Amino acid sequence: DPVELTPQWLRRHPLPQPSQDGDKDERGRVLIVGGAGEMPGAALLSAVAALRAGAGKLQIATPTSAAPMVAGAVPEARVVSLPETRAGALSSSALDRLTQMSERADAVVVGPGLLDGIGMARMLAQWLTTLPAIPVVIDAAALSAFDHNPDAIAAAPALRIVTPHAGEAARLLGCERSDVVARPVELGIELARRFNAVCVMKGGTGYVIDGPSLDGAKAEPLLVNRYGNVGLATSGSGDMLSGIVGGLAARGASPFLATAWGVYLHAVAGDALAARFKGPLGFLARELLDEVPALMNALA
Ligand code: NPW
Ligand code: AMP
Ligand code: MG
Repeated sequence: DPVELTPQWLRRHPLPQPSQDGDKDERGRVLIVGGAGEMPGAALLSAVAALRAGAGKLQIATPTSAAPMVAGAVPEARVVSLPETRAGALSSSALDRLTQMSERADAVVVGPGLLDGIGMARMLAQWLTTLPAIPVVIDAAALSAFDHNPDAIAAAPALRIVTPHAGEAARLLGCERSDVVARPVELGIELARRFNAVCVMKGGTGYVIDGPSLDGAKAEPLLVNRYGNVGLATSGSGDMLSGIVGGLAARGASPFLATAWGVYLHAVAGDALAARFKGPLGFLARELLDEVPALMNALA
């Protein structure tokens, strides 16, 4: 049975906290790989979310046509532009640069705003199999990497976190979106097992499933989140979630813990905005950013 994700649970499973005289390296370097000329905002939201979650250093790798906009909008980040195809997806020649950048990363988020492309999916699959044992949040178009060599990715050292919405989960499983909505726990467990990953099943009720410990002795591999509201079903919302999780992971939280905290903070940030606007509709994904630090610090 799922364990309820509550403030009490989170207090019992605290985030790593910086020492009083800590420097930014102590809170980790997060690498965000996302964006496209027509969707620079997704990379931006995810990246700033990682900083709001307390990550120490931020690097963004984004296709060339998005880089100037992203760099201008996130002055805190180092922004590296990656070669892109004519359609605006990452080109396969981005692999070397990505490999270089991930060598020094403590956590990675890949996917928000990337445009899908066959070559990109294959290149990302190759990159994912060579990453070291650091947490990597795989979201949005980057989930298509699993179309190539899923077994090799599942057996690779990286500590995978996958955050599909119902449509993306359905595509990964080869079923209908309605099946995912009807049986999120069962199908989430299947995804978590198949990809040997922490899996978030997003939606009105959310689930966090710890694939690597499903068959072990650990007591709580499955959490249910009932916080949040329908206003979170808005453009850019998922990009925020993957960024928060990546930022918490860069600080040194385990993949499962970073995901549990990220899912909760994202949801209660939505509840705080719904309270402020006297209802769930009309708040913006970017406004979630401002809510996260106070909610997080209050539980620390
Ligand atoms: P359709 O419906 O499949 O024909 P959803 P989502 C298309 C980014 N965002 N490959 C879809 O077409 C996310 O990070 C960026 C190709 C529809 O026309 C994801 O990377 C924002 N096309 C991406 O957008 C804010 C795909 O996209 C359109 C596709 C999709 O996000 C919003 C929207 O589709 C958003 O978070 C794929 N793999 N997936 C920004 N400000 O930059 C979808 N499409 O399903 O409504 O959007 O999946 O949430
Ligand atoms: P995405 O579709 O990738 O933008 O992600 C949407 C985000 O909003 C996820 O974190 C979902 O869990 C959340 N969400 C979507 N619909 C609802 C809902 N009805 N109630 C609460 N949260 C939702
Ligand atoms: Mg999304």
